[in-house]
Amino acid sequence: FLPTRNDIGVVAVGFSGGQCKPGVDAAPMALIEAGLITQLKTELEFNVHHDDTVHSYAEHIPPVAEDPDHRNMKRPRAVSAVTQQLANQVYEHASAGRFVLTLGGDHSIAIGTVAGVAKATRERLGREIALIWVDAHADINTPESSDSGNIHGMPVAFLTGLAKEERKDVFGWLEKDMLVSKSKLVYIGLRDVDRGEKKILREHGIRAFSMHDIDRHGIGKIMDMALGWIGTDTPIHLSFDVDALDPMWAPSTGTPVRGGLTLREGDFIAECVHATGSLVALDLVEVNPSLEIEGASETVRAGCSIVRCALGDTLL
Ligand code: 5AB
Ligand code: MN
Ligand code: MN
Ligand code: MN
Repeated sequence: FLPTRNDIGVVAVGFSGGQCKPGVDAAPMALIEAGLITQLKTELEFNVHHDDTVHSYAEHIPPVAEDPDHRNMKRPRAVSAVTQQLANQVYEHASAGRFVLTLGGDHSIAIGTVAGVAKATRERLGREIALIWVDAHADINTPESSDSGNIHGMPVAFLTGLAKEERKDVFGWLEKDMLVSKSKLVYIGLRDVDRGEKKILREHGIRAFSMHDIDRHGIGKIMDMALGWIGTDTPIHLSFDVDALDPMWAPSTGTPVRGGLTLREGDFIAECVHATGSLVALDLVEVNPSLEIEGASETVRAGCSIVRCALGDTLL
């Protein structure tokens, strides 16, 4: 159902408003300066569509004074406006039949990327997408279950319809055809899940492979199970939070958690998803070059590697 994909749309999003630490907005430029887009063109021979812009969507962001907390969410209007713009941009690429690569930015931006891809894929292929969320965290807090109020911990709740908001300027723009079924969501790498999130995962029977599961079965078996759950012939959106990797490999990120994936396990996940032939979009998020700066270039390199693997760079 998918044509051979030589065309790839790249969207660079310098946004940090879904959490409180500055610096994650500099990640797209750091990834690009490390040669990521050049490698896609020369080594992987992709036809890259990129506007050579790191988008901050600043003109759409209301001043802080006009963006008070709402239902415990911090900067709700800013995150809503940015993700809405992003959803449109991603939708355009996906509708044109391009693979969509989004470089974040904090993980709140996935509200926009998944919404855009889900809508375009429904229209273009008549199919629902599956969502593979590789992360130390589940990011499925509702505004009410979140302790932090940071929206980068909530994107999956909005994308699955578990969290809803009427206000158009606070995610009320999310339409039904932009959402993902809870049964088509799979987590890999979890190890820091809030109490309220655990309850949500349990109550909705959401498929999740934790670090414990990876220790027990090995990453090979876990990928067989994760992809088996999704089934063949389903378009896949892969949302990769760099904090899924152990801080040994990716220290420069806002919410590092020890006991994570090795660099090779991260690459292996990306390679296995590529091998399905069904990957339609990839997000790489939460690289923050201004944290643990001695490790920033390593973190950036790890991010570049994940992207190349997901796009079919082979070892031999
Ligand atoms: B990330 C936490 N669950 O809701 C919360 O980095 C952390 O996109 C969220 O995975 C981490 O604030 C968000 C404690
Ligand atoms: Mn995370
Ligand atoms: Mn995340
Ligand atoms: Mn994080």
